Amino acid sequence: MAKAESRVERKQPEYGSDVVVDLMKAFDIEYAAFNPGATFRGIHDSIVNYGGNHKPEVIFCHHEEISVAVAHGYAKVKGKPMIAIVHNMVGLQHASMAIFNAYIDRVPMMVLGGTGPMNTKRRRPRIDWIHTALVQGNQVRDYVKWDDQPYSLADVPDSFIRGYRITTTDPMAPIYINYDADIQEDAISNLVQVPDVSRYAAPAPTQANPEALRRAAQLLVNAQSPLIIADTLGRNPQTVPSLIELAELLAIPVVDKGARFNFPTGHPLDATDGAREILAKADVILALDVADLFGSLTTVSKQTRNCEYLTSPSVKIITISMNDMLVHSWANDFQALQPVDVAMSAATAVAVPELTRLCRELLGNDAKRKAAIEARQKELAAKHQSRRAKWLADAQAKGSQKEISTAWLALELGETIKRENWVLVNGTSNGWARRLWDFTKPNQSIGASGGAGLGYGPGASIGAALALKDSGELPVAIQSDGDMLMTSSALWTAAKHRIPLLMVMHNNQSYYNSEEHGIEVAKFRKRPVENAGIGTHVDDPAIDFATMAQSFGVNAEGPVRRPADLRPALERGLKFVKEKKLPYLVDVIAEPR
Ligand SMILES: Cc1ncc(C[n+]2csc(CCOP(=O)(O)OP(=O)(O)O)c2C)c(N)n1
Ligand SMILES: [Mg+2]
Repeated sequence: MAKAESRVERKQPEYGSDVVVDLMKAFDIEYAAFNPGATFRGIHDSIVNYGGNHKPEVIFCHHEEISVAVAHGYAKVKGKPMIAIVHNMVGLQHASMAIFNAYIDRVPMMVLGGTGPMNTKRRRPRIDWIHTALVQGNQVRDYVKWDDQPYSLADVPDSFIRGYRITTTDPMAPIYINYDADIQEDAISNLVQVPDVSRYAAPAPTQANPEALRRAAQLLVNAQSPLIIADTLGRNPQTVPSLIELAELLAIPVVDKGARFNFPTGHPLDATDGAREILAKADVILALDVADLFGSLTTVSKQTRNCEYLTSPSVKIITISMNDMLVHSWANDFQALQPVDVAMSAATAVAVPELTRLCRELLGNDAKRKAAIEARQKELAAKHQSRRAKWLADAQAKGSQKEISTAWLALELGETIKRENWVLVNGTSNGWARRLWDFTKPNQSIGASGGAGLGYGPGASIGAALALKDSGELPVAIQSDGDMLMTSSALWTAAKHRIPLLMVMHNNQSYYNSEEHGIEVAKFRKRPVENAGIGTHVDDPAIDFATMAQSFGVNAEGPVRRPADLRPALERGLKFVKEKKLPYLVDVIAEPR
């Protein structure tokens, strides 16, 4: 916490690392998450003693994977980067999986580090040698958008400004800069100016090719059964109303793939979880910021990995995204190659409104078309309503069974928070949150890890909650047990920084995703499925997450096992978070899926 008495008047920078802090301030960076390390002791000192531990304020983490996950969650809520600082090679190695997650999830992030001294004559024996690399950035180069190691202090402003600009330019992804120990620690001999950074802003969003947009509009207006699939579109909050407008204009059902919040769950055109039938009859599909298009159109066998299209071979496909602008060769995150009829590289933030305008123009006053659109709207709305009514009834029925189901967990949590201004910062309770809750506004859910690297949840929830602090919004996380075990010390960070967060464990006492694979493999091979628990079940001894959280200074309760006990526990948690503005964990033992 920034304490007034610890603030110092800002003076002229005296050391190289003071200039780095000046740059952080110039970009209004709010937080720097880190675990300490001698390679960036200069920057550490400058943050607390030169910068006054304010913009940025230190967020103290016990693992670099957590520091980066905090920055990941923060970026998704705020839409702008914070800083994670990682100790030379070893900190960077710890951080690397989390950087990979952030890279796949296309979030802006400044990862900084220290190295060297590159000047061998100034190195301490042993440690400075084993912790210096040529070139340190190589370690993460395949999954950052850019990395740099400025040669001298004079290069530091340009490097930082370039890094900020690159990470905030669509497609956004983390950048990595590391600073030589000498550059950080040497006294400044020549004054280094930090320029007016407003003139280095990311370029204005890219508009789509006009001809391609027109072709897309024609296809959509003439379609009998159009469909929209959206994935990271909602990273720009203002694009969500544009998507709603387009969907409503032509009565197009929308499937929200959920990497960000894209479409309100209560909207009659929301077709998420009801897509199979719609995919099968779709004649035109508009994919907006969808990274894995092939995966969105197909179904895959859990046993054989065989994929089959759910769509008709004659379906026409339109894509708008910036995905083609960031393709590296190492990770195959470019996904399976998918034929497309109209492909556009553009920012959906500007392309969707323009596409809507063109569709409106083409539609004109065509009464026949308008009647068909109205009929489609009615049919989709009825189906949407009946799907949601069925989900609610299914979830309610789970209240009478012995164990807590994922549907019941989502139902009771949704009921507990429904009068709050909540944001779901992690987890889905096996998709039930979206089926049962009223997600109405952009950023009300922020999706998952991106790279599917476990250990994301605790740090990312904290980062998101940090971004929501003092906003009046209530961060709620549904946290799986295996993911928590990887980075559980993040709980201390939540307690230390007094971060309000309601964390509800979906504790299935298993790395169930892996157990499920074990079951499928055994079934396919006709071997005993009972053994799928070996190496996956987290029992004997079971982990007491409430006690664990308490040991880190987080108030907690549980394990809750019976459906009837769940709501009172959640209510207590909510009351605590609201009143004390602190984190609270409720450990819930629930069915695996
Ligand atoms: C770093 C890392 N290690 C291993 C895996 C493989 N893996 C994917 S899901 C999963 C199980 C996750 O367990 P949990 O978080 O409890 O969620 P559950 O599947 O039980 O709901 C594992 C081990 C991974 N994705 N990332
Ligand atoms: Mg689990």
